[in-house]
Amino acid sequence: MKNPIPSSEITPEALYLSRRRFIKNTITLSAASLLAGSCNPTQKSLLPTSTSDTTPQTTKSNQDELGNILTSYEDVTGYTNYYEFSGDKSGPTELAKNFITSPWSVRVDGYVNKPQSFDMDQLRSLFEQEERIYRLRCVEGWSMVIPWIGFPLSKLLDIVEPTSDAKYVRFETLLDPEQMPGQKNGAYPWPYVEGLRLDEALQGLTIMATGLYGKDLTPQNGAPIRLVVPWKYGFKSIKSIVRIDLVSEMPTSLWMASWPEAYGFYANVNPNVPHPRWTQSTEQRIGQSGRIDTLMFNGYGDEVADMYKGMDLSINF
Ligand SMILES: Nc1nc2c(c(=O)[nH]1)N[C@H]1C(S)=C(S)[C@@H](COP(=O)(O)O)O[C@H]1N2
Ligand SMILES: [Mo]
Repeated sequence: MKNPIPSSEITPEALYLSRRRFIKNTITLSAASLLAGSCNPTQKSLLPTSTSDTTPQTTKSNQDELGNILTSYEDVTGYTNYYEFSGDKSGPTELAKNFITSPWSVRVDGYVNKPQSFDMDQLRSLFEQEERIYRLRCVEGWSMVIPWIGFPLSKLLDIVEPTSDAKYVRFETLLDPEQMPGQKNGAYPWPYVEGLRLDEALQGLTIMATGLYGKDLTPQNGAPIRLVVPWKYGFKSIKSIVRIDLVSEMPTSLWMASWPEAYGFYANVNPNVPHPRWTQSTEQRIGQSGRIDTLMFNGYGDEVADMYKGMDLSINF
């Protein structure tokens, strides 16, 4: 694939762990800028006509609801962040090639009335697989537009029936250092963990993705099943999930544990709050030249801003 950004401009999240620096932020957000994002996400229902073709199925549209053209399949699958396999963008493609994704099951447990395990066949047949075209904004300053296939996380949570003690959802990636060489790197508290507040998890935009471009997920994109939370920085969208726990306390993510000054729990895309390493006001859309403005909540403010009313978004990294 073409290298869309000179590597000198992209510093992987990993390299900055040793250079912790806290930059105090005093920016406050006006109500107007909070509500600036406007959109009406395309949520078309579609079943891939085939998952075995080598050419990706064309999706219902070649653009998102704001008119952003889809990132090519080549770029979406060739330029990935998956630290369990590699710290560079093309590494996971080769290193995850033989990753075993079948059989696979996801345990849903914790504060629920009906804890249970689901295998991939169940997850694919219990829930209609829909296409969702979402922007993905990485905190490193690049972004893509990706046609995911998946289902709302809320449908899965409905089945297990969260109890009144459930306040947060904690997600965990497979722990298997034999298959995932990056997990032998002791710099991180493996396995990869992420979390959402329960209302965020139940928000209609939050999906469990099983595919993209009408095909099953590639290993490097998080096969066989991952989270996608489009209004948050990409690192929240945890890959290759084996456990989902409903918990009462805010989970500590891998990134929060590694570099707490730089990685908060919420991590809502916010052009006004720079990360200690990267400005967040603009982004490089992979496959395009130049930089474009980053939108508050990645352009999904109409749907999600209400959830953060009363919260100080200037410290909400
Ligand atoms: N388990 C796991 N999930 C992960 C990551 C990772 O390294 N391990 N990287 C995150 C980051 S930093 C981003 S930007 C997105 C990238 O998704 P993509 O590679 O499919 O574009 O996945 C996220 N999910
Ligand atoms: Mo990222």
